[in-house]
Amino acid sequence: DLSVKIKNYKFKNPVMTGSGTYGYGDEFEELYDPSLLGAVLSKGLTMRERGGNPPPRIHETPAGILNSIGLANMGIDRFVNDKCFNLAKKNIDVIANISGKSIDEFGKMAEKCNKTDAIKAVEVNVSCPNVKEGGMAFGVDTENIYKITSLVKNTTDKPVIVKLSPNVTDITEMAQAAVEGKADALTLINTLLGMAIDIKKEKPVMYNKVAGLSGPAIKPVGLRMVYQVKEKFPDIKIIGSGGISCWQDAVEYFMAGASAVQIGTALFNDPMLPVNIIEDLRNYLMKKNVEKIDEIIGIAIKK
Ligand code: ORO
Repeated sequence: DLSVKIKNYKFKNPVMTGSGTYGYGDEFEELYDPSLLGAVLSKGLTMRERGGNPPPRIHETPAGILNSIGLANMGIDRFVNDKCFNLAKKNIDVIANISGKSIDEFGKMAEKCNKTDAIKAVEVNVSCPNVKEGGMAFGVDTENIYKITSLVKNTTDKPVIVKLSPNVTDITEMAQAAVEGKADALTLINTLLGMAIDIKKEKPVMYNKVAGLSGPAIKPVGLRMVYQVKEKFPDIKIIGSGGISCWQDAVEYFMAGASAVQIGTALFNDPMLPVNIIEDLRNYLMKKNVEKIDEIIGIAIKK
């Protein structure tokens, strides 16, 4: 059994696509049936439509991808009133990733998500590294994390997942603020701050200079943070994210304490990866004679 429960909602399986790496979920449907996925995360939604940052805003390095998209998205209204139904019709469980410019906006966006059953959960993005207002500034401040989490929790009955930033000294302090705000789950981690220099132009490659690093390079950081948070808060559900590119990576995250995983950057190389990982996980559990994935969650802690 691969199903995973977050608050009162049972997801089919623990393999999801990370926000911003899968469009709005319908771009890959020629390749496979997207309803096989545990859930699809929307691109980070804002109150109004956004064009995002000027280019260059994606840059590949040997260690992973730098992005400085700046929350380019269709705006929450279009998603809630229209786009999410296309996905729900295909039996895809949608999680809306919301990104407010102010604390208040998070509440307003959560309220909009309440308008439809097509959205199964809300992922609160307090960790976008590429915007001037809000974004990661919220996610490095315990008081803001607490206020935003409580506000969203008081606004919706849907499961509330808080996506945290790795760009902090002690991730467990940030996690504690979300736990105290009554978050139902945490996503760990968003991208790690990085940079690339163009040596011919003698300046940073990205328009924004600093950008978010994703891919295999950040997997050890993600694992470490999942482990630290699960060790300190055994009852909180964690969705592991960061550098997963094969089923073994996913198993590492489960053993560190994650109950589900999100695949992001690796999708660009292999759009089939999430469905293959689901199959591989089934085989792995069968071979180990493990009936429920729950049995391996966090087993690496205190061994
Ligand atoms: N980029 C990230 O790496 N994380 C986010 O949450 C958002 C963005 C972006 O839109 O730039």
